[in-house]
Amino acid sequence: MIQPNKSSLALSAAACGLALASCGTEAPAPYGPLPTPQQVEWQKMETNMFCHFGPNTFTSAEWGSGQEDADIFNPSQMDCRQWASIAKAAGMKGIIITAKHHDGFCLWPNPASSHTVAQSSWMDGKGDVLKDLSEACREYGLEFGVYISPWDRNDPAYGTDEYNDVFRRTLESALGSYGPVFEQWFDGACGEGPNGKRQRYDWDLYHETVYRHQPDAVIFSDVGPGCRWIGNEAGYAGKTCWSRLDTAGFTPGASPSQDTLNCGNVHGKAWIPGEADVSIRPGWFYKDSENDKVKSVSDLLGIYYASVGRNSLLLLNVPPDKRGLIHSTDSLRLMEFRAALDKIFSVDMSEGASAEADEVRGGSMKFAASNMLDSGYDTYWATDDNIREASVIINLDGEKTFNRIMLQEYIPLGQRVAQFSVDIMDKDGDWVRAAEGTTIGYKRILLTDRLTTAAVRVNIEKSYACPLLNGFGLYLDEVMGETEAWDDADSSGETRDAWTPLEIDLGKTAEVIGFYYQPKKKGKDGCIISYNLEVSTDGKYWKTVFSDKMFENIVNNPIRQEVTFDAPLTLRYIRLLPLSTSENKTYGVKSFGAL
Ligand code: FUL
Repeated sequence: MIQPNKSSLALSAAACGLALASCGTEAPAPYGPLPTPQQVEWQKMETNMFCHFGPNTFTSAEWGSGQEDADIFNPSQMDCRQWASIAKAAGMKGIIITAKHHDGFCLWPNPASSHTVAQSSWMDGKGDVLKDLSEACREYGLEFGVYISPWDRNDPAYGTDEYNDVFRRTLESALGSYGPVFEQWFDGACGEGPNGKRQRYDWDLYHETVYRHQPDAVIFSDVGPGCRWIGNEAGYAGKTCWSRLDTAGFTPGASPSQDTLNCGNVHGKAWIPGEADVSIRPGWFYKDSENDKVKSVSDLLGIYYASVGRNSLLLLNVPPDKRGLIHSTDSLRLMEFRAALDKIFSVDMSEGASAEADEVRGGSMKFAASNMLDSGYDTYWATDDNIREASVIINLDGEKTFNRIMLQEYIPLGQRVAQFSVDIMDKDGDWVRAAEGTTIGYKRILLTDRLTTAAVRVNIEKSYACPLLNGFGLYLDEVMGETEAWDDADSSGETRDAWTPLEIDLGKTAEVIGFYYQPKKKGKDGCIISYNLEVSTDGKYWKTVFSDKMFENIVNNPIRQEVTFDAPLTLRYIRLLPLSTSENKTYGVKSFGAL
């Protein structure tokens, strides 16, 4: 694109006579790496539903071993239309299904595998979840996406070169048979297969295969290329969140630090926006025992602000149950969440306002600040190329009360703003600081105390190129309250030196069915990953119940893990001996006890 120079702009403005005459100026040049049109459309989806479903639904595991009998998968009232109708009513734009999780079981009759629905007795081996769900998505106007795990704890070829070809054929089968796929979700996990070997993933082959069948798909992984993991499984992006990332030297599973994923790289070379995945329940798969632990509306709103409100997509997991239906507690909660979002965002306190900027590109109406207030996505306020600091005053239609401030940058031309603030006018006509932020990106929602004012000023204080803002809104959230505490969640618990055992004395012998361990929710202490578990009745003679057992997915999702014994045991003491921890020197304990 040809960049107009300053003098030609001045000349053209002079030729027009009036500063706000309709003579246009050139659109600003793009800045930095840019999103593809598919990535822009993807970002506009804002919220999608994740469905973790498979053998784990029936065994209550988080990571199946791959040795489960295919017959275990037998939903009694399977109905993907129910999932789609709930996702639609909740305002989600698409559904991503775990077509194959780490246990290797395929929810469609994959000819490249012998561990699929076709080998199960569900519908006499004639069922196909991908077919049912893709059709249901089409019926309800939703996009359809697939999670296909390269880690496979069942396939005998896993750990050999041959497996890369098996996986290629798996991708071809899933991506070539069910219509358009908007997102391909690649988990970076690379554990051991059935023969104890790990696989060297051929990512180039996998990506090339995805694009051959689904050229418009956005590929998710720790490092993209389409979108990136946000660095936690709790659903929050960094308050600073760049859509740019440096990926040189990294691969999915061997990714930049979780902080980097959370915040992106300010001058990153690739456009790889964040996607925040989180489950509506503590675990990713359905468990009866978690029916009373479904997240509250306040939790979900906190997650929404910390994901969509911080330049990320929200991928909210709602796992279908053993019937093959979304449980009524979850669907009810989703409807309450939707109702809360509608209540908050259906009334924009900036409705009827006017906007005036101290800097407008070429003095042209085409780039006027009023573009921030209209509903058009592609119209935006812009300044001249050399202007990186500027303010917009928004005069409201009378005095208004709000506690959420929403801003949007026009990302098709890149992400630019690195620092901004918002002031409100007080009763004496003075500007008072109401909020500050760093990045804006596709969307930024700031949480403030309840503010009442007739005028708001947005100050762009640092921008890497002329700022381009296309959206603004003021809202009142009376559901969640005033805090922005979602990612500052609880870090309580104990820090212990790695390798020191955890022990409990019940005081007297009792019948125990298992134990639980929960690491600290936050903090740098890490957690126990694998362990031996011993029990005793007298504290002298110990019996080993588990040796070299692993807490599944505990690093990324540090929730309370309950482990049951094969049969109840009579005991007084339980000792957990860490074998490996996520940090070298310490591990955290929020709770440890008997079940
Ligand atoms: C993780 C997996 O290991 C979990 O089981 C879950 O699927 C989550 C969404 O991604 O990396």
